[in-house]
Amino acid sequence: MSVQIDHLLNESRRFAPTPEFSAQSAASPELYADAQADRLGFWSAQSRELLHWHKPFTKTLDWTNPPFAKWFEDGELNVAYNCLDRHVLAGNGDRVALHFEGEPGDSRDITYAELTAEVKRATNVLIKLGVKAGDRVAIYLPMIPEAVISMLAVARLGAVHSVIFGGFSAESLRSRIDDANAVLVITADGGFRKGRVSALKPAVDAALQSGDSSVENVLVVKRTGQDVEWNDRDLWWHDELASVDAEHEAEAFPAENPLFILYTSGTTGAPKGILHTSGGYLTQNAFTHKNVFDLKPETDVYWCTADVGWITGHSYVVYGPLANGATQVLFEGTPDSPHPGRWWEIIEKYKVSILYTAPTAIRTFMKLGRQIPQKFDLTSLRVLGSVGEPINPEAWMWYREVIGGNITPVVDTWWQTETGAIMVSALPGVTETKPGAAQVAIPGIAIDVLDDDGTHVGHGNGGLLVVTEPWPAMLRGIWGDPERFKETYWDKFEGTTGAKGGPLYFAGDGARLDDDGDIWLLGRVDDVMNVSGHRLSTAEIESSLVAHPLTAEAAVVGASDEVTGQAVVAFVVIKFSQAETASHEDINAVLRAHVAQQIGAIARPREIFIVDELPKTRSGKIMRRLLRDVAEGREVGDTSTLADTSVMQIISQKMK
Ligand code: 6R9
Repeated sequence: MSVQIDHLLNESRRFAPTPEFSAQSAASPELYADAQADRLGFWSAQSRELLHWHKPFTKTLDWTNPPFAKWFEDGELNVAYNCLDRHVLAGNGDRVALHFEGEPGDSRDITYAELTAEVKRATNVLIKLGVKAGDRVAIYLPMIPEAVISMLAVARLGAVHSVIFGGFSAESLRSRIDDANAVLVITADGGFRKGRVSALKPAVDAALQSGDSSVENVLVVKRTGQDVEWNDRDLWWHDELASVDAEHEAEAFPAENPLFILYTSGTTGAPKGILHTSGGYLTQNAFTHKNVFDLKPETDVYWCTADVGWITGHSYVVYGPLANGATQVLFEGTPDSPHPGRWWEIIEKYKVSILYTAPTAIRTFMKLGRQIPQKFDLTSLRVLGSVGEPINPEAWMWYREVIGGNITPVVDTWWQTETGAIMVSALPGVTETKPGAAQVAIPGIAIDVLDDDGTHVGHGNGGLLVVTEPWPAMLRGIWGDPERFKETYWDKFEGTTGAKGGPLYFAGDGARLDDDGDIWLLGRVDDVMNVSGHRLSTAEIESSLVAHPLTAEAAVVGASDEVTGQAVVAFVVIKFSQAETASHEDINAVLRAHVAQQIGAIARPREIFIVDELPKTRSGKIMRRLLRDVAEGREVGDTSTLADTSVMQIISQKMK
């Protein structure tokens, strides 16, 4: 970390917005002034302007029972209506909502009128299957239009979706279905990945195998046409959609009606079901999508490369862009298949003007070389966004120069599953940008950097990032666990309060304020890793390793990795009874496969080191800091608090 901080301290490059860009930008300095003058008035005005309220709200925020916030509480709206019908009614039904680009090269344009029609039918299918407002529906699909349609159909009905990333295993799927008591699973026969067909339905079958789950039906989209096993509870998506009425009138639901649960890794235990609700979530998403990306819905072609299985896909593939009536690309594939220029080819084909992606992708492209993007016409691009992890200044510069033709603004956007929408970012046309910094809280958002005691660190210093006032898209809780919600996010700075006396939200990220007061993110301060922009918990992978009969003990660390940001590195102690019988290579392969099968391929350790003992403090806490030193090839740090100081010597010698 210290190397990175030193590097960032020396970063002095600055990029002022061009007068031409500022003259046309959606955002203006007045947004900050308005929010400063009256924060709640600002959000209520934005909400009224950006959304359609079936019943207008009269109250903006209820923060009388912190940390449980209510936004726009007495208003009523329908989230799907806001993303669909109202655009059609406004005469924009012929506008393309999705340019779908499939992995095998198939493509399909879907207009707002068509998307609305599909969602209405899908909603009627849900009703036919007995799904009601408030019920949970699990969605386990590839990046195909049906993923978006499913989410919106669930939202239209006032039900709650729980999207589970297609790369997760049957076991992860099962635990998420159980935690939320989902009544329906929407999946596909399979998906395409890197030129091959990969199955999805067998994972659902395995998850539901024991027969004691809350799931009543499984709706199956035919994507690949591969053979699938069939159970009594299974129904084909296309048959069901054809069998129902085409009309569905959207009903209004209260602003605080739950919209979705999305599971994310925490420091301990099982993944947390982060709960988001409707009115505040959609307000902040529509606002940030418009102003952070300078969206002109009539002319822009927007592309966010995130999968809908992650929060970025929820907020900036589905809800933000569709609420704003944007035209966007939806891509099923990976950046390098069938050739390493696939992304740039798509940008050229659809004349993409706004690109939103992750530093890990940018670093991969940097490694491949600029000659690949340079073969394509990327001049349509006019705004570039980054999300998911800190972007190092060199990657930021490369993004701007090579992809952005040395002219496009680059916005580095900091936020989390929990925050629901962008919290810290430059605004194009307004902010003078700095490579590597997320920079400023967006208008109406209150951010601070504090030391461990809750004291503001002051310019030039580092500390912990906090949100000091409630915000519209904030999580409303952890599904079924209010205590964990309080403990995880709100108890850290007990005794220190925000301007209105409420508790402070602890984000779990380290940050530094530069001499101008701009924010530089420094990565997680807890045991959460960030691999290719995906959050993984050390505890979750450790418990998976320990669940294997070979393993006695395991410690997992995130080691810095040039391409993926961090990589999973595991240290395992093999059970004495097993140690003699298998070779290290075999054990390695078995355990790596085991983690991939239990959690998903993204959690598969890059390396597994077999050790005799783990470094622990006297109270038995594994000292991951020391293991990280080893994993990153550094001199091992201070070992004085170890119960047995010789253990690190043995481990580091073994690694050499
Ligand atoms: C949106 C998303 C959240 C964690 C967050 C932080 C890291 C996200 C970042 C960033 C530095 C950025 N993170 N954006 N760090 N600069 N622009 O990624 O949500 O998957 O919940 O991850 O990702 O560490 O705490 P999520």
